[in-house]
Amino acid sequence: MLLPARFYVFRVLCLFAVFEAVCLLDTGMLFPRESSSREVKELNGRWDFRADKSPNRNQGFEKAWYKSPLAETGPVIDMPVPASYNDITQDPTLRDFIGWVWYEREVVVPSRWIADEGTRVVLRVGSAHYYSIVWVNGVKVTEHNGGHLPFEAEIGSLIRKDPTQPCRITIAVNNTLTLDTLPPGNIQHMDDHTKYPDGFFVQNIYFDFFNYAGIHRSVLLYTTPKAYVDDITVVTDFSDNTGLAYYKVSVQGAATATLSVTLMEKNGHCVATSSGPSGVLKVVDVNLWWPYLMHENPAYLYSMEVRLTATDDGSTYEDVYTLPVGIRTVNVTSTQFLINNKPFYFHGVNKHEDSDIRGKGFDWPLIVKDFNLLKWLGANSFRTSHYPYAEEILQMCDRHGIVVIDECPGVGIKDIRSFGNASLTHHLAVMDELVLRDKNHASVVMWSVANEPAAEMPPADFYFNHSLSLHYDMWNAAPYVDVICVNSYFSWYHDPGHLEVIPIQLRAQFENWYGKYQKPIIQSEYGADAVPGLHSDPPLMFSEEYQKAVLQSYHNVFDQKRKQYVIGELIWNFADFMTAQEITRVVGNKKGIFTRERQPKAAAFILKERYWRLANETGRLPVWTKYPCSF
Ligand code: GCB
Repeated sequence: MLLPARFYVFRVLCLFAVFEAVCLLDTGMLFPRESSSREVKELNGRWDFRADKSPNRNQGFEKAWYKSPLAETGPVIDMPVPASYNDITQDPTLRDFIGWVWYEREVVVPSRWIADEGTRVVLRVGSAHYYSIVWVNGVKVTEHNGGHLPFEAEIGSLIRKDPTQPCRITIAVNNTLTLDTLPPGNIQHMDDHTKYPDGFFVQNIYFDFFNYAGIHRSVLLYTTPKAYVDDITVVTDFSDNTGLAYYKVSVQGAATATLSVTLMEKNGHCVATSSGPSGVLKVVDVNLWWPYLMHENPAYLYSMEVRLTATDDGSTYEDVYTLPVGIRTVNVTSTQFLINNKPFYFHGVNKHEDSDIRGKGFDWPLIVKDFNLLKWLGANSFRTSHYPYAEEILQMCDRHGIVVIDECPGVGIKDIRSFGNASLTHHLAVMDELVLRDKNHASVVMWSVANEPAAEMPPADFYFNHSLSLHYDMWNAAPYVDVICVNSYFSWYHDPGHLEVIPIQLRAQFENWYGKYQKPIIQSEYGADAVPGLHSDPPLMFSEEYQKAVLQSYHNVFDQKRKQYVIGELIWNFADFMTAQEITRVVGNKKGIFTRERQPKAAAFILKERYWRLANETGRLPVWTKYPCSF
């Protein structure tokens, strides 16, 4: 495949990582989309559920709960999918449960899927936290290690064995974190019977969000023909007015296949065609993909239709997969972040997948509300702190021009025992899965490998190979990344209550980092807790006024440094979110500028005023966004 010269000197490791991921993982992970050759059946809704509360949490395996309907091996309760199970019932032991939980439901599989041997039937779980094992009709079909990424199993041959049987899907999920999981954790047993009841144990974690668990994203069945498009990789560029989409398609299920590739603009007109497993699509008078508030026509997406025809054993198969493609470039200099060769300033937020009742469960109303709030705020970007978010969220970012720093779940890596080979291998595997899943999103401009790992540890190899941005005092890793992301909480965790330290300490922070590494810097976290409705003048900690004052003080310094090498500011956090119960947390972390119910605190208005001002200064606003109050 012909690649442009700049491809080889790209400092943004996302592209580098793309091709590595394709080599390491032997199958693709394309988002399931309907087409003339593919059908999708969602299995969301009510599932049967039981937590294995036996002392060793192993009864489900000892009694082989997967072999017969779950309701026949003991009591079951209703559990919605997708959702975390923790906040669904009134049972405190389920809220804080650690160990295996069991989900089950029966599915009616369309008879034509079963009758047609040329149809692959794939079971896909969008994500389940943390370790999952899946059975179909009592037969194990797959297992997956990791809480935030999808996994699949082909189940066609299994459901064809006895077409009269209903298809019973059992998924066991375990939320136990170990020193080698991402994020890590460990179980501590308390054996002192003068203080603790029999069998008492806790799960220690070193990250600041509740370890919600369960099946968090959609469970689906989808079909493809026996010969099918397995993966697509697109890397884009442009020269003058011509857009370039370099593509690579991998095929499974046939030794040879004919491929035709068509790029269509929004109105469906074809703008470029190609054939073969790799090539380049050239688009004359290209509409580039621009971030929200940077251009009057942001987030332009083409549709790339890949059409496969293959003959195998005398049968002919046709498969069609359509991928949205945004044509844009990303480059980093020592002082700037460039999108389409124009300086881009990140004015955005850090988020969490978090809401009441659902926990980390996927929820369309919440997602659409959050995008409306982002646009109201004038935010042009967010970081997927501290794990990969649902693919549908990234699709929304592509559609709306919200730029993404895509973070892996490497958060809370604090224990020296988490710096061994087992952790490294898992971290690399998670990065590969992440890049494989998200490589084609125009909105994803950066990979974040870890958040605040223990700074005093010697650097491990994975920083060298995969990192693009790291957070906090990572002096050791900074030489190997393209952008330095710094989290700091002056006047909160340091010198609490002393707003007057912010200008001096923040200026020193930037000058030290830039002085040492000459790399662009993003303030990737800053903020203060504010209990909504708590007021105080003069501003005292935890009041809405104090949160506002912290922000304003940071902003003054950003305004000086953004003229030099500071390329962005991401508030911590978009909304209040649940954490473990701790003496420093009042039913969760309150650093949101919105409450957990998505109502604005006073700080949201400060930020809104600022972000729209920044957008007016640095971007070219579409006419309909000139009046932000119309949202
Ligand atoms: C941080 C962490 C984030 C916490 C935040 C806080 O540095 O990256 O996960 O929630 O501070 O509020 O303490």
